[in-house]
Amino acid sequence: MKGAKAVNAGVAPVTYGEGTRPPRGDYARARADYTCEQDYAQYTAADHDTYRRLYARQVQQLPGKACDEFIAAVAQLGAPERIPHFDDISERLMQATGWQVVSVPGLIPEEAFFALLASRKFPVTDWLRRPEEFDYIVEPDVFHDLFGHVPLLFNPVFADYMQAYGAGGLKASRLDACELLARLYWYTVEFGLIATPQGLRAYGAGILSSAGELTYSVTSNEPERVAFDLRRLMRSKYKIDSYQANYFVIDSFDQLFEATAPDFTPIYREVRALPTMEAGLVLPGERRFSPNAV
Ligand code: HBI
Ligand code: FE
Repeated sequence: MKGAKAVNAGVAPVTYGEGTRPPRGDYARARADYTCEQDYAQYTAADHDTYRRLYARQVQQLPGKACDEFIAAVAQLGAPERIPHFDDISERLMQATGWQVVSVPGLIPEEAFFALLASRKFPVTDWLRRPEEFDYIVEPDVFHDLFGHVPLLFNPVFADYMQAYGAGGLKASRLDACELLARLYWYTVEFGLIATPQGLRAYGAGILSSAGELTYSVTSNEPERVAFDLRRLMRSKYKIDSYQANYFVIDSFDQLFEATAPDFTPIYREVRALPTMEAGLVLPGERRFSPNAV
């Protein structure tokens, strides 16, 4: 054991499975904007197989649970049996909405993240979870980032919303309002639901890349589901270690884009004057959305 520890110390590559890869969190290979080359040589046959199994499990669950815009675009990720080359996706994405996918070594600082979004670049973590993390991983990996986030970037309205979010984030950093703005990201980009004539559908990446939460979010009686309201949402804490206790439901991506277009400076002031709400609370008189029948 002592020997292994010494070998793995510092930033030396670690041996894993059939291949050798940089350890997670090797930010030394990143540029000043935190982007890096997609280290395609790191992926082993086992990684491609893990990706293929994650993709297959998730894609078969989409009908009736994911929004139509997501389902229509998921094929744009390319062949489902291998981890895609980010450059191939960028080519198609650039044509569709002017976005690009860029590689990052993992979570990056908020300001760098916002700056990339504001320039229509979506940061995708280049490493994949290990097989023992198949069902759940704490940090974003290549599967969450690509499968969860990238399909909706092919939708023009959602693509504009993401850029506006990034620009808003740069401003929020100056106003010390990142905590409030992060709640908007969480409850829309990661865990958003949309109401359609056919019922509730998921559009958030955290839901769409999760094996269990996709069904839970649209059919379970446990969580609360209330209409999207910017101030109400910004007051609401969220869960990071379990399925969400509440979801916010939009009517359309246009509604989302328009609701978040105004200058947030006075909104942050209003929200700070109101009490923060624990996850899962519903206020008297709030309309609740019923789950889809199963
Ligand atoms: N970095 N790679 C990566 N991916 C994210 O989703 C991410 C990040 N850094 C910051 C960040 N998200 C958050 O601050 C957002 O909640 C706003
Ligand atoms: Fe995410």
